[in-house]
Amino acid sequence: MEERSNTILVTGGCGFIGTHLCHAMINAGQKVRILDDLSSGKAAGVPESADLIVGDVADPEAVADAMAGVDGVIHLAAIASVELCNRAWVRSHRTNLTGTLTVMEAARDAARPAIPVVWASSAAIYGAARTLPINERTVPSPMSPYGADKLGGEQHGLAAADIFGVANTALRFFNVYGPGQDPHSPYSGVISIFAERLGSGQDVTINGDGQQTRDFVYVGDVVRALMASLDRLQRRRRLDQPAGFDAINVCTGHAVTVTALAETLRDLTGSTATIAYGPPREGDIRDSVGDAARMQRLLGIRAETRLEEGLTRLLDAQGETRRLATAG
Ligand code: NAD
Ligand code: UD2
Repeated sequence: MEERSNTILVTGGCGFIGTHLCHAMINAGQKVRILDDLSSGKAAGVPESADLIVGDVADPEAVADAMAGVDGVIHLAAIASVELCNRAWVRSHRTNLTGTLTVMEAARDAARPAIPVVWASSAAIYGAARTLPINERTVPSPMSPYGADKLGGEQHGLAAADIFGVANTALRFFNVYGPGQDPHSPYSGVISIFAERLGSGQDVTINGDGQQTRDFVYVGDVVRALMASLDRLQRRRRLDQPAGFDAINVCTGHAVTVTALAETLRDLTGSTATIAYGPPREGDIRDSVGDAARMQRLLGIRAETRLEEGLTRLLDAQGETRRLATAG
C-alpha cells in the first residue's frame, strides 16, 4: 500500500519565513497547504505544488476548512512588524492573538487527539531583559502590543495543552534575516535594509551609537527549528505521549552590534558608502541575545549559519533580483 504523505498546514506560508519553510518541506517530501491573506505575503514565491488557500487566519470557518485532513500545523500568519502593530493596534491584535487562538481551537476540533501546532512567537515577549543571554525562564516583559499579543498567545498555548490537549510549541524567534525579506519596506529588518543599500552603493544610517546588540539568526536555521519542532510533536502523538506546551528560543547565542553588522556588510560588498549615525530610535531595545541551550536540548539543532555566510547568501540573492529588474 502506498504511504500517505504528511500533509502540513502552513499559515502565513506566503511570507518571508513561510516561503522558505514551504520549499524545505516540499523538498523533504511533505505535502503543503497554505492559508494566507496575502496582506504582506506574495503568492509568486511559493512552490507550485503547494495548495494555496487565500483566507484570514482569524476566520474560524476558513481555518477549520484549511485544517481538514492535515497532520500538523505550522502557524506563522501575523502582522510581523512592531511598528505596524503600533499603528493598527486592534487590527493586529485580531490577527496576532485571535488568529493564534482560532488555529488552536480548530486543531482541537479537527481530530482526536488534537492536531499538533508549532507557531511563531517572538523575542519581543522579553522586552528589555536585564540579564543576558536571555533564556526561557527570563520573566517576559513585552514593550509593545506586538509583544503583548505573542505573550498572550503563549498563555493560551499553555491552556490549549493543559485543558484541550493541543500539543503546541511556541518558537521565540530572535532577529531573523535572509533572502526574501523585503528591503524596501520601512518595516523591514536592519539586515535587509543595510544589505540592499550597501549592495547598491547607498549610504546607511545607524540609529543611535550603534553599540546596541542583536542576535541575528539565518532563516534557513529558523526553518530547521520549525521542522524539527513539528517532527517532535508528531512523534509524541504517534507514541501516545501526553500533550504539552513548550516555549523555545530560536537564536544563535551570539551578540552583534549594529555598527559591526554595518561594517561587515560594507566589507562584503566592497562598498565605499558612508555609515552615518542618527538619533536613537524611540523605544529601541539596547541588548538582545538569546540562550540557545534549550533549542539544542529539545530539538537537537544549533543555528549553525555563520553571519558572514548568511549575509553573503542574502547579498547574492539581492544582487540577482536587481539584475533581473534591470534586465526586465
Ligand atoms: P511576513 O510578514 O513576511 O509573513 C507573515 C505572513 O502572514 C504574510 O504572508 C501575510 O500575508 C500573512 N498574514 C498576515 N495577516 C494574515 C491574516 N489575517 N490571515 C492570513 N494570513 C495573514 O513575516 P515573517 O517575517 O515571515 O514572520 C513570520 C512569523 O514569525 C510571524 O508570526 C512573526 O511575528 C514571527 N517573527 C518574525 C521575526 C522576524 O525577524 N522576521 C521575528 C520574530 C517573530
Ligand atoms: C526585531 C523585529 C521585531 C521584534 C523584535 C523583538 C524585525 C524587523 N523586527 O525588532 O518584529 O520581533 O525584534 O525584540 O525583524 N536600525 C538602524 N538603522 C536602520 C534600521 C534599524 O540602526 O535603518 C537598528 C535599530 O534601531 C535596532 C537594530 O537596528 O537597534 C535592529 O532593528 P530591527 O528593526 O531590524 O529589529 P528590532 O530588533 O528592533
